[in-house]
Amino acid sequence: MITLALSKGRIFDDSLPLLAAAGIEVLEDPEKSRKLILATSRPDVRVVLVRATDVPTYVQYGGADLGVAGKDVLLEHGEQGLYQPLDLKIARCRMSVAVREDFDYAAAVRQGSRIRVATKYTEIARQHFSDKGVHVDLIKLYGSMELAPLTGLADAIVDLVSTGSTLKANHLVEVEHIMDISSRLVVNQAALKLQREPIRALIDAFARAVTP
Ligand code: PRT
Ligand code: MG
Repeated sequence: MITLALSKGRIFDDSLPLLAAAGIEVLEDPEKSRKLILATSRPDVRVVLVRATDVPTYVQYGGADLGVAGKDVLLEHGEQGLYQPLDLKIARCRMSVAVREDFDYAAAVRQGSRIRVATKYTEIARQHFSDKGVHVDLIKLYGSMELAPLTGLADAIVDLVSTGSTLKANHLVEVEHIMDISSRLVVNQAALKLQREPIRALIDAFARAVTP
């Protein structure tokens, strides 16, 4: 049995065409069912539904043989012990620094002031500002980062942006593009050795279906 870990929402939705290309149809709709283990049209493949941030953990410890996770999640989790054979180019977005429209970010950086940055992505933010030589106090949040600059909790946020409409609705502007983000296929190293043929076949089928 091959177990594939996916998170509900955009990653699940964007993975369906790739699964279809590998001859796998998920037999239940996660939005309609409360089941966490979903059967597929292939008797040897099942899907487990986990939180997006838990996908690397499931795959690393063998709770799943493969999974799909955002590069953001992988960088925060740490990529040790995870084989990443493919950029699936799905759930694409970018990691950015954003501030209030009236905040002079360039001046703050130029003056070498300490900047308060609120984010869920503390590892990515720490690395980014350390590379730039900017002093930051990082404040860890678990959601609604956009609120932090509006309430005075922070000067800036590091968050994912796709259309930009969330920033716009909250009078925030992007001032730095940190990196492009997409989702990767991650594979448990031991599973790759033990079930080499079927897992290789899946990776190859996904690779052929990736839209450049
Ligand atoms: O939502 P939940 O708390 O359950 O978990 P999650 O946020 O970790 O999962 P999910 O499904 O929302 O995101 C899974 C993955 O999708 C992330 O790890 C990213 O790699 C990727 N992804 C792609 C995004 C976005 N686009 C995105 N726009 N993840 C989050 N967003 C959020 C962003 O944080 C911001 O709040 O959407 C908002 C901005 O969107 P725009 O379109 O207004 O710019
Ligand atoms: Mg989300």
